[in-house]
Amino acid sequence: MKEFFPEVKGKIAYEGPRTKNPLAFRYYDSERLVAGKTMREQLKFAVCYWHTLKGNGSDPFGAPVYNRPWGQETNALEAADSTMRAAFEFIQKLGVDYYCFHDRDIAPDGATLSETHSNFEKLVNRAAALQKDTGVKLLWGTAGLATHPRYTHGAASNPDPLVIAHAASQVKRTLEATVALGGTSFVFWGGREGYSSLLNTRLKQERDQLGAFYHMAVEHGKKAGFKGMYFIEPKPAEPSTHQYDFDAATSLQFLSEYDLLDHFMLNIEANHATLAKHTFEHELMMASSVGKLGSLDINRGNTILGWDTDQFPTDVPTATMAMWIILKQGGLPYGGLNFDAKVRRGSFDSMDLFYGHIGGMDAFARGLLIADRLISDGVLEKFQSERYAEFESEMGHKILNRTTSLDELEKYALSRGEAHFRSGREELLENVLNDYIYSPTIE
Ligand code: XUL
Ligand code: CO
Repeated sequence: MKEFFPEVKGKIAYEGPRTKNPLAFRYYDSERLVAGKTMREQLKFAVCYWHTLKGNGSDPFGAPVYNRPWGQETNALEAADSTMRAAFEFIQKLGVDYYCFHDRDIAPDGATLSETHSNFEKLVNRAAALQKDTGVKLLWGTAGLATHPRYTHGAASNPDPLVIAHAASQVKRTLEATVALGGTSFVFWGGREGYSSLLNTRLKQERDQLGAFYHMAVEHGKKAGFKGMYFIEPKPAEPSTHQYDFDAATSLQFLSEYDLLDHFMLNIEANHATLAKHTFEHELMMASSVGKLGSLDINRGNTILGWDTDQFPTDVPTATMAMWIILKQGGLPYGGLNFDAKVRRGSFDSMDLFYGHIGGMDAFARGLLIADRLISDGVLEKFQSERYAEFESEMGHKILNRTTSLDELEKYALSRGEAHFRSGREELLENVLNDYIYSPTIE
């Protein structure tokens, strides 16, 4: 059997923070217990099929550059098969438990819709067999509804019901495949569900179409035996100018408006957050605060470039904040940390894929260790309790229970006089956070 990564002999091992081995983990120690679970259970890393296996390094100005020993066969099904073998070899050598895919990542389009279905079925069966052999699991599946030219004007929000029917067929088959492969969630990222000009767009109707489409997916999921969770993955723009799932708050409003809150949570991506002019932690906390943080696409944007660069996540402070939010909500039962990240165009060797993932896994493993220490010491929680202490008063309770009024509050202000003016101590707290992030005793 052909080996696609012969430079990596066995599984990438944990060697600790002092190692100089570039093919070893400094912090990710899969079986180590942190906050009551092993690191592999807390972090639930997933390799993404589209960037890691299918990415070719092309950009709007240049041809593919990645040097890949898989997927080169002229027969499309054979190319899909070698790509899948490379995927499972990579995932196993990296020591990650999960992967995520779009239907069109794993199997090529055929000449007709039925041929496309048959291609997909073959590769789903292949994935099932490889999962069995290796123990690697599917985290989530999703239907690729952005690439094909028919989706230029949207998939579910298209002005033509026939296009919606094609999208429905993809979602139906991918949902069934997700059930067959044991995936615990199903993602909708609506890259083309948006518009570029109001001059030709019925915005309300398109949002209604999208809401109706999600309901059909939920109904089909019940028939197909899907017991997992649906996720919307918000993104403000790109490829559409205006996307209907702009950010966490917009998506939550959409779910509530279309009566979908019982079935959906959010999959929050770092670079999508920054494109929406939010921080990753803002989006994570927004979702988590209403019990709707389901999963994360971990990557990183570029502060100079204004598009979705999907770089590997190496920023420990950001990873710390993410893990702090995840630990505080008790984990991600349906989701995990999916590497929606790609190596740079200049990093065209297959080995660069290992360096990218190892760095990202270590950043989040270190983030997990720091977040665990922060939570067990309760520093931020203690500060917040003091900051909101007045809410323990009768008036605080009345405000939250909605049992007071502007009249009563005015009387309260008149009787109590001026409020205390207290510092928010932002700089102090940033220094405290740095003490933890750079603590030599956390390793
Ligand atoms: C695009 C993006 C997608 C979704 C899955 O920006 O993030 O790859 O994660 O469709
Ligand atoms: Co994503």
